[in-house]
Amino acid sequence: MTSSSQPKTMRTWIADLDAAGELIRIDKPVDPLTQMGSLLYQSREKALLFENLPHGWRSLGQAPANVRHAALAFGATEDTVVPKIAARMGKLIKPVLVADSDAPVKAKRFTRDQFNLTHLPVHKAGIKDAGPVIGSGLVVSKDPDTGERNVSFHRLQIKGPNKSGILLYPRHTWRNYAKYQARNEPMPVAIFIGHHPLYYAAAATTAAYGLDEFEIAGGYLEEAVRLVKCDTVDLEVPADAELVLEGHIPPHYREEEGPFSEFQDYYVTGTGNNPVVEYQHMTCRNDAIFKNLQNGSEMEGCVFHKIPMSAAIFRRLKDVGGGPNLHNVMVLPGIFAVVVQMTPRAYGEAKNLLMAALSSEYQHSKLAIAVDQDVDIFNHSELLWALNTRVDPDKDVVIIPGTHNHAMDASLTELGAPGTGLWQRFGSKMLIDATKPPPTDAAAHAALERIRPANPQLRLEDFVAAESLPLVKALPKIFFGSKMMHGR
Ligand SMILES: Cc1cc2nc3c(=O)[nH]c(=O)nc-3n(C[C@H](O)[C@H](O)[C@H](O)COP(=O)(O)O)c2cc1C
Ligand SMILES: [Mn+2]
Repeated sequence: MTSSSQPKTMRTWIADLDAAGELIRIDKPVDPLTQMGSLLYQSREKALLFENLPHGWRSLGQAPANVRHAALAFGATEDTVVPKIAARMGKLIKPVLVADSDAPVKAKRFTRDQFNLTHLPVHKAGIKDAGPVIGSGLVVSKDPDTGERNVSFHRLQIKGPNKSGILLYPRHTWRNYAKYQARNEPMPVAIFIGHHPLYYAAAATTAAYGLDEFEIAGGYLEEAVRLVKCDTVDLEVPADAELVLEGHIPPHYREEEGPFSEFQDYYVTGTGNNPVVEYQHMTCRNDAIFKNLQNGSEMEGCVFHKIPMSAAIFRRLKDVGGGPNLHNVMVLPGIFAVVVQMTPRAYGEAKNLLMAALSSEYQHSKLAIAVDQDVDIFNHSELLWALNTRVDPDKDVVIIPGTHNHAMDASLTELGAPGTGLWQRFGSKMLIDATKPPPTDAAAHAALERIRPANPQLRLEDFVAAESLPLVKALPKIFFGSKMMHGR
């Protein structure tokens, strides 16, 4: 891990990934428009550093590629990362302002005529995407009434040398933009690309309107974020980022935007008449490394969604009913389902937690499932097994009709349209209690005790013939029931 005197940056993160054996370097030339998406799509286990891109660029992607990488960034393990972030979420640290001379991201400055977005190594993720999209841009804006800052992810479809589209889901950045629009003024924005993943995790954290995500980032990083003033807008950006774009979103103006490979693994959600960003200024580090970010289910974008979302839901659930025996929370592939791992103390307690999981800070959760600690929530076969063997549908499944759902859940009825304030999906939600009876009902609890072999410490490799050893070494470490072997 990096020393505390050195700020955490994308550079320290690349070194951390490398040291952990999680980074693959790609030295052959790669075309961002036709080749990069395919390489990212197939690298679900390792981060990719593209070293040979057009115009001399390098670019990091799939970093984090999975929950294991996210845990590495937070100094945790797959099992502990969500409770750890949930604890850090409450520890806000105010950012500090540094001078331009102390800001690596100010090493190079480009005026409007001196840079061209189409020369950046922005990639096209899916075959039906409307064009290359910056997925790694974190958008800084302010509430024009209070000056309070917001930082969030927004897809930015490249539309020309100085113009991109922007998808503004009706949440905080949209709210700021709506205020500028009511004044008939453009909204100034600053977009930073490339930094330590905990900045990205903070930007994907939905908290109260008005709460500065840079304070959340400080809590995650356990160090104050170093900010620097922008050159052409009254905003601040991280001094240690790789690259910053300064621009504005014109009021009332809309252009066709999308389709785009989205987090649920579908193209069309969000497509329509969306606002644009016009850029007048760019700054970057010497030898800046671009950050690419591919969306799609179980891709990098999905990891940034599900880690802070799981932690926010954990934080919300940990006090339900005065403090349940809550072990873990994890958002499932597709993002609209969440599993809550707990040991119920009473009949019905799991349902109380599941109701809270379905109405958190996040609008995504549509299906919430509760399981016990003996189910490996990272092994989806075990989840299906629990649904199979611990659910009485009549008692354990509840459907809540007529709910407000996430506007990008394509399975539900869409109302309004992207780029308007009405945009939503109107649908329903479901909770499934797949927990065992509580331990206090000893006989009923014991009836659902999972099998486990004697001597779980024995290892297959110690018993096999020499010629079979390569086969044994190639076996996956995770298998159905593997965590039962570790004494659960
Ligand atoms: C990879 C990724 C891509 C995202 N893309 C968009 C987007 O295009 N538009 C949008 O409005 N939100 C997008 N989001 C969601 C928001 O950035 C995220 O929910 C954030 O927490 C919202 O911030 P806010 O609570 O300050 O509004 C994306 C999130 C992630 C993780
Ligand atoms: Mn916010």
